[in-house]
Amino acid sequence: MSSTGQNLKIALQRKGRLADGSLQLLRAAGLDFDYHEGKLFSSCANFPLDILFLRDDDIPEYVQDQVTDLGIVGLNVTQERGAEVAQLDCLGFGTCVLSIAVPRKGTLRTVFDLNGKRVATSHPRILGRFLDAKDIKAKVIEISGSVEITPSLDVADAICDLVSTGSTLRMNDLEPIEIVLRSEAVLIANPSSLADERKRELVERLRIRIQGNIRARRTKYVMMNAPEAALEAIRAILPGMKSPTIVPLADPGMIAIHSAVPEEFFWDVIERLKRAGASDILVVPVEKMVI
Ligand code: PRT
Ligand code: ZN
Repeated sequence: MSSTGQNLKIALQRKGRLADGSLQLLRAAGLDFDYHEGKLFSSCANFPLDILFLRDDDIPEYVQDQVTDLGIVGLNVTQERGAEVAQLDCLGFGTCVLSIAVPRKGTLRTVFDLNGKRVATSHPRILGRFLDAKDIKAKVIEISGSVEITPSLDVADAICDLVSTGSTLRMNDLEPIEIVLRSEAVLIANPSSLADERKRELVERLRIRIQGNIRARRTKYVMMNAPEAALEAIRAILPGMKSPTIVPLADPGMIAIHSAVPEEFFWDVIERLKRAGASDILVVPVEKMVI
């Protein structure tokens, strides 16, 4: 399928922290397209979708201006740019927090100590809103990169920056004192594209595939053996799941129970299952999950 004006268009980050995750997500959704580093444009062979590879900061505006119908970008970027776009799905990668951090050996301890102080950030809009909401009068200094070195250069007293592992803060003798925003990659859309019946239908087809993968990634399929008498206790431990599959075993009084378990509760559930009498617990990844 080659590109036509009829194709849906999506913008992905060309190079950077979201690039691999975005490509993997589209591939896992079954989309077949050519890609090599530095490529600016690609058309899917098996879905009416064109892909544009851009700088992440430009993606919200491109989606707002309907240069593309969809985009994958950090929540922090879309909120900072303030573009008029619809936010459709959280995609479960590119997770980080936008945090306020202060010198470890200084006197600043809470955000309220920032009154009259200078805070350096590459997210002035989000930070400004946060400080206004708490009525904190601090001077916001906009910096485009290497925000973490500004306190040691005496350019700022504190910073507001993205943190994932926290090692950049530690290396610069800074410690986080407040989370301003929890961020991850999100799927955004142009509102007029969603109002167009044909495009909306394509977007929904794409979202079903994407959500099927996100759900699968967050789920494990668990199989275990147990005495029949333990069934009720085991069912009570498998929360929020639809009815588990129960298979009688050759051993009288023994059954096998199969169920999907959300990853976030996984270890807790496994430990409780063992205590309730489950044994031979097998865990397998889920490839796709459409409900
Ligand atoms: O070239 P382009 O403009 O497209 O890319 P970019 O350089 O602006 O962005 P990029 O690729 O660095 O980040 C893209 C998006 O990834 C961000 O907008 C966030 O949504 C997300 N993300 C997730 C992060 C981080 N984790 C992250 N740790 N973006 C940046 N960082 C930086 C942070 O600014 C700090 O310098 O990593 C450092 C901290 O990391 P830790 O692990 O030491 O805490
Ligand atoms: Zn950028």
